[in-house]
Formats: sequence, structure tokens, C-alpha cells
Amino acid sequence: MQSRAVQLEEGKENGVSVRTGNYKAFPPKLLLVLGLFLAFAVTVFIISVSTIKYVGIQSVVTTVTSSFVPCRLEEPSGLDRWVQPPAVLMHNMTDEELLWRASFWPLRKEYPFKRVPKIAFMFLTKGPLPLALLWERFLKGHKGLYSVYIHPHPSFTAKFPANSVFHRRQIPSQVAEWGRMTMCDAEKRLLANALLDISNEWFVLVSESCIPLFNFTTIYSYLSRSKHSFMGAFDDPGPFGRGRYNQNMDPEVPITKWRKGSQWFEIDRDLAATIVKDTLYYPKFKEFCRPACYVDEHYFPTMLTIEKPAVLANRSLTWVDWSRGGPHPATFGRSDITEQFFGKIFDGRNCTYNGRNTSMCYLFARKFAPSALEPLLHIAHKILGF
Ligand SMILES: *[C@@H]1O[C@H](CO)[C@@H](O)[C@H](O)[C@H]1NC(C)=O
Ligand SMILES: *[C@@H]1O[C@H](CO)[C@@H](O)[C@H](O)[C@H]1NC(C)=O
Ligand SMILES: *[C@@H]1O[C@H](CO)[C@@H](O)[C@H](O)[C@H]1NC(C)=O
Ligand SMILES: *[C@@H]1O[C@H](CO)[C@@H](O)[C@H](O)[C@H]1NC(C)=O
Ligand SMILES: CC(=O)N[C@H]1CO[C@H](CO)[C@@H](O)[C@@H]1O
Repeated sequence: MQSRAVQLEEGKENGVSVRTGNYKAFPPKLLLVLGLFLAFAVTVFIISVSTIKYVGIQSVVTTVTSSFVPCRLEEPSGLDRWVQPPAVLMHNMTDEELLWRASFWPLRKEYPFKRVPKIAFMFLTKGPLPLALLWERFLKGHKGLYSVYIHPHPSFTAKFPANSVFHRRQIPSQVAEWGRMTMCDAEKRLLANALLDISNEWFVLVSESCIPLFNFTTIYSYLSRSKHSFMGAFDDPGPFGRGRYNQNMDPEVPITKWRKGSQWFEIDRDLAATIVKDTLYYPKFKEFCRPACYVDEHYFPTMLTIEKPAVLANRSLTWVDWSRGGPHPATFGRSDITEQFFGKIFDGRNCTYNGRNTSMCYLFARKFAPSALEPLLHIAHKILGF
């Protein structure tokens, strides 16, 4: 309000000086001077009146503003508004607004409240969640240690009962196409919405066909004790790896840093923030990585390899079976769900965890058809531990 008033005063001054200039240009005939003086006086009078009017308007504005003050008092005025997650996930922010808002983060290391870090499970789906009951059972009893976000096709509205962990967890979504930037946009949208809850520390991207392979306690401790984030990233010298690289991405994206990896990741808050704030690599990938360069396999693994290589495990936590060949991994249904099947997933692989060899390489698996739900619920207690 003050700066507006100053501008107005400056404007007025200009107006007066212009008139003074005109007055000086007139010949020095007394009558004319007197007439002009009269005109000047009238002008000053008019300006004074309009200033009074303006002041009048200003006081009206002040009155209107003060009538809103009681509303302001109802908003949380303490630390709570920064600590509490948004009560309603639906909002009307554009992607640009959301990414901007989600990239505010504290610079101080310590939190001035008791922060219990949570896992954000981000469901990137087409529509319904056929395996929801399995996830409900997995999350039961761990309230306060996780949050759930669902990004479905925009035409879909998730309907879950009030006691469900999925109840009102849908975020504003847009169409996501496999292998295109719209897929990365959807993943960024999930990350940005999840970042709005300051307590979310680990961000897991899953789909409607994913299942957890261990109980919640085991997964929580695996993620919280890891020194690395689990983003699949490898340097494939062949046509489906480096072969997809486009020289125009240089120098921001050098070919030596070009990586490929599965889109199903687990990253910590710092890496999530690194992805959400990116405006350097995004335009390069958007323009120069188009099919047959499948951008969802390259953008995040490559940009994180450039920005934060030391914290990457370079492997995904999500088991998937490519052994049958073809462009899509195998989907498992009712008849596949046996103890031997899970024996195969749990066994026979080695990988590193905090620098040590381990056979516990996967915490999640895909793809499972809706028909797998019933047998999964049967064996979950014995095989998966929940
Ligand atoms: C969102 O809604 C608010 C009022 O509810 C409105 O002022 C604002 O312009 C809307 N923003 C967009 C991007 O639609
Ligand atoms: C979770 O699984 C681990 C290992 O299988 C087991 O020791 C633990 O008791 C289980 N926790 C719960 C809460 O069931
Ligand atoms: C993952 O790869 C990066 C370089 O691409 C490397 O710096 C990092 O040490 C690797 N992570 C592990 C756990 O080996
Ligand atoms: C881990 O396993 C690899 C082979 O899989 C072996 O070469 C290496 O010595 C092992 N490291 C440790 C610390 O046991
Ligand atoms: C990922 C990984 O460490 N794989 C190793 C598993 O063990 C075999 C044999 O010991 C190695 O050849 C692999 O490199």
C-alpha cells in the first residue's frame, strides 16, 4: 500500500511540473499570468480534492481488510502449519506452481520438533488398485510411519471407504504415456505432492501391479538404515543404452554419465528435492530423448548420476521378470502364486547393501494380475511376513 502511494505522489509531481513548464512558455502579459495563476490554483484544488478522495478510498480498503482479520486468526499461527501435512491432497495448483511450492526446504539441519520420518508410497496407476487389500494389510498398524499418494488417469476417481489407507489420497493427475516425458511429469508430480509433507523421508514409486515382499518393519528398517537410494542406473554400451544418446544433450549431459534404469525407484528426500527443482536437464531430455529413446528409463538415473552419484545404489528394489522376452515384463496370476515362485525371487541373487554383500536385493515385486490377490492374501502371512 505504501509503495503504491509513493508512486501516486511521483505521478502527481510530474503532472505539476508539466503544467509549470507550460506556464513558463507563455508571454509575460499580466492578465494572462493572473488567468494562469487562477487556472493553477483550480488545478491544485482539484488535485487536493482527488487526494482526499483517494485517502477516503484508502480508509475504505483498510476497513475491508480489517474485517478479514478474524479469519486470519483462525489459521494455525504457530509451527503447526509447516509441520502438519496438508489435510486435503486435492489442490488446483498448476505443475509449475506445485514444483515451485515443493522446492521450499529448510537449510537448518535440525528440526525444532520431533520428526518421525515416513515412507511415501506413490502409486502411479491407470485406474483401480486391484491389490489394495494386500497393501492395506501390509500397512496396518504402522500409522504415522507412511503416507500414500495415488496418481491415476485423470478421468478416474478413486473411491475407498473412510477406514482405508487409500481414502482421499488421490492427487491431481494428468495423462502419463509410457516412454514419454508425460510419464516423468507424473512421477515428478507425485514427488512434489509428497514433498509437501515435511515428514516424508523416503519416496517409493510403485504401480497397481506391485506388491511388497516383506513386512513393513523390515522394509522400514532396510530403507532407513541404507546409506544409498535405490535408483536403477547402469551404463549400457549397446543400442538400447548409449545408442539412445543424442549429441545435442552435451555438455549438460555427457555420454559418459548417460544411464539407463527401471523407473521403479526408492529415493530419499534430498534426491526427491533434486529431481523436483531440476530445470537444467529437463529441457534437454524433453527435446532430445523421444521414442525410441524412452525418457522414463534415462532422465532420473542420468541426472542423479551427474548430480549425486555417491548416494546412488544403482539398483532398483523392485523385482521384475524380463526372462520371457518382449517389450513388457511377465505378469503373474493366480496359478503362479506358490512358495517355490517366491523362493526364486528371494534366492539366487547377490547385491550390495551399505558396502556389504547381501541376498536381500528386492523389497517389492511386479507385475501381478488382479487374479493373484486371493492366493497372495493366503500366503502373505507365511511367505511375506504380514
Ligand atoms: C485456484 O483457486 C483459487 C480460488 O479458490 C483461485 O484464486 C486461483 O486462481 C485458482 N488457480 C488456478 C491455477 O486455477
Ligand atoms: C517382520 O518380519 C521379520 C523378519 O521376517 C520378523 O522378525 C518380524 O517379527 C516381523 N515383524 C512383524 C511386526 O511382524
Ligand atoms: C553408483 O554409480 C556411481 C557412478 O555412476 C558411483 O559413483 C557410485 O559409487 C555407485 N554406487 C555404488 C553403491 O556402487
Ligand atoms: C561380495 O561378493 C563378491 C562376488 O559376488 C566377492 O568378489 C566379494 O569379495 C564379496 N565381498 C565381501 C565383502 O564379501
Ligand atoms: C550383482 C552382483 O554382485 N553379482 C555377482 C553375484 O555373484 C556372482 C558370482 O559370485 C558374480 O559373478 C556377480 O557379479
